[in-house]
Amino acid sequence: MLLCFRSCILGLGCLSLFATGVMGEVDESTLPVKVVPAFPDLEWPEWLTGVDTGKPRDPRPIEITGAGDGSDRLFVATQYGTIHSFENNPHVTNMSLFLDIQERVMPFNPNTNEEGFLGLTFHPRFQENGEFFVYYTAAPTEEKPHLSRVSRFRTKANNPDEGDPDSEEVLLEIDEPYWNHNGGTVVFGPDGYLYIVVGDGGAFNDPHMNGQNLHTLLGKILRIDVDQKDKDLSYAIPKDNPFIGEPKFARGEIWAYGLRNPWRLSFDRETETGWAGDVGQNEWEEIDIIERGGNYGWNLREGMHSFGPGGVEPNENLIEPIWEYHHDVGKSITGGTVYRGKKIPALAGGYLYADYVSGQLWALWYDPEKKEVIANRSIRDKGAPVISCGEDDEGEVYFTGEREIFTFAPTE
Ligand SMILES: [Ca+2]
Ligand SMILES: [Ca+2]
Repeated sequence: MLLCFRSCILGLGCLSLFATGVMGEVDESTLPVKVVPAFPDLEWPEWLTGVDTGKPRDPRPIEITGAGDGSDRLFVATQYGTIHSFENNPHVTNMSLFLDIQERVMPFNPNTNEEGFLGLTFHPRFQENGEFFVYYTAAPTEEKPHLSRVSRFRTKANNPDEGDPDSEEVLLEIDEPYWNHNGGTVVFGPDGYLYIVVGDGGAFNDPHMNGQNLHTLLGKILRIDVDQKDKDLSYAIPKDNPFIGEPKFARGEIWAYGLRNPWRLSFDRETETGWAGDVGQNEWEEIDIIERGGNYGWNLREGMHSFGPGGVEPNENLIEPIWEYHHDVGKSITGGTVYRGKKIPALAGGYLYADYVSGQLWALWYDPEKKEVIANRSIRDKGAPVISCGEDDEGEVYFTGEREIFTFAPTE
């Protein structure tokens, strides 16, 4: 979500290039699909939006997801640190408060807009165990001005429709050197393990080289087992993680590295492939297929290009993105998910993604055998900022703006 206007203001890299595919013909025609409000009558509580104080603020819905519990509810989390649930019905009007941990979360600051509550996911057996997992940057202390935290919560024993704020169990805390690049996705993979996306720490250029340093969790995708505990840990490290048993040079939690600030990781519910949108710095936004132990190049490469004084050409140790687009097109990728819903056949199998700054939305089709992008088709060429993307239990896809939740409909 880092906004990268500065490089363009400085004239460092605004070439007249368009998104480039790897090879072959790429269909870039516009899709017969439009963006529509998903729940036009749904109201945010006034205590959250501040209407009652006369100073309206956007709720910044940072995550939307089903719980996989058969209840057909949607859960929406705000960057302020609240989670709300509502009936998955286009005519729904009210949401219920599920959890409020605002006092534990870094207060939202529009000038440093990457901190706060950033991620929510439900345990694959949520219906039985009531467990859900969150990622937030913590309210500052003198000792820890910037801290990322991943925690487990449970629903209340006497009310499974409400999360219990007193149930927090901290799984992982990561010291953050700077306010930006905090990652924030928590998502269960098809293997039942929790994947955690951690940004490179922040500032510019990855000044501490965290992306390439396997001693730190910064600039990584982690994979942990939340159902077991290793000695001295609140979780277990799966035995088939790529760097387990190599404590001298790597943290066992690491699944993939060389990442800058992936803003959203998701797993295709059909093929089980992991997809990430990694936010670029000066010129290039990228889409990555995440593989076990993969090095995604940052800060040696940005997109499909050498980066900085230590930059390198493509080589067998680095995994290139499957797609990139230039900052003439957009400035901060919002990675989405592969569409496996039923309502919009035109989107079937396409990876839906957006740009936070330009508001453009696309669906991209990739041939994993040929390792080629086949199509990158636009749904909307500009609009309001797109913050996040999520699926309901049926695989229908929603995106969030700073206030609204939207979905898709055929144009004819
Ligand atoms: Ca940071
Ligand atoms: Ca990369």
